[in-house]
Amino acid sequence: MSNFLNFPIIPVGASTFAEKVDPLFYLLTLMSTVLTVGIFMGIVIMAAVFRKKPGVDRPSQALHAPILELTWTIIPTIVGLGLFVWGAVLFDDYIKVPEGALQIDVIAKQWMWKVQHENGMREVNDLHIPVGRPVKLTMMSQDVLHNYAVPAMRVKQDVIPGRYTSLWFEPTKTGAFPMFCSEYCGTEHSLMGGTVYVMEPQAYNEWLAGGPKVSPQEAGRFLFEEKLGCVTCHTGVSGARGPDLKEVFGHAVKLADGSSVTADEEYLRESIMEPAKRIVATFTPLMPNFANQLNDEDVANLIAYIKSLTEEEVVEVETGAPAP
Ligand code: HEC
Ligand SMILES: [Cu+2]
Repeated sequence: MSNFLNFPIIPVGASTFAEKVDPLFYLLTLMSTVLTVGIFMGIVIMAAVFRKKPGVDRPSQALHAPILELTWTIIPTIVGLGLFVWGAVLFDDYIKVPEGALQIDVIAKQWMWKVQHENGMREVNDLHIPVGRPVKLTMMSQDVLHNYAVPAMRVKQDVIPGRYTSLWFEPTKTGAFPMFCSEYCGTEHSLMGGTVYVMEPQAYNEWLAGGPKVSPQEAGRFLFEEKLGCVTCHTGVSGARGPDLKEVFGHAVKLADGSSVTADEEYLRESIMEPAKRIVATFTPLMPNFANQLNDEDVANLIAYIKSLTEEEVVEVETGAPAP
């Protein structure tokens, strides 16, 4: 039996859903098989037994058989409604997220899954989660329809551009389980998958604390381009309201008072926290003071980002490798 269940088209069951959904699924499969085989065998046997042959006495046919008709109406009705109620109860369970679920954000795009954990830890395609605790994925697509499907967990859910959808499950087994995009989404759709790693809670916490987090450059880029809008003045185009920051770090900067300074970390920090103190030559001092909007970590991240602009090669910071 267990050999049969290991047959690849039947994935292992690794969530609380598997225990509940599988019996219904197997019952439906069994019923469909029995009915299909029974009906076809009946057709073949009756066609042979009651074929037209000479000398057979055929009495006039009975037109009504109330008992038989009631039987074949009432029993399937009860069976059908029973299956409906069973399925509805399971579905109710499937859409109601239990309290205390671990919250994880998932962004889908052609053709990868970007995952972000509550503490900022990010990964691509893979998903690390602890065993024995409900997990809720809140998902959105950046482009087209995708679908997050984990057969071992018996869950799948469409991921839609411009709308959040969610999915929850509670893993019951540790191990590595494949996940797939199961909505055709373009050329590399078939490669848009990854692995769900279910870990012991202790191992999960270590993973969460120790693995790659958002790099300082990436955090700085977010502040610069999205949160604080530095990019509206520092567009990098000549004639912009603020200087191009690409060639600043490590270079000499000419100041309005005629002196010149080499831009090091300290200079960058001062330019952000007290922009009026030293003004860059040819620029109007209209940069706002950001001192009370930024903590030390933000400033460090912004500096890391500005430094990265100067480096020959800007390293693309993506944690985790896409699945082969
Ligand atoms: C309203 C436009 C504006 C915004 C928004 C702005 N800046 Fe500036 N920034 C300037 C101008 C103008 C200068 C040059 C004059 C000066 O030195 O104050 C400057 C200078 C600088 C310099 C020194 C550049 C050099 O060549 O020496 C740094 C570094 C800098 N800004 C970083 C930032 C960061 C980081 C942010 C976002 C937190 C930001 N700026 C937001 C206008 C802006
Ligand atoms: Cu997809």
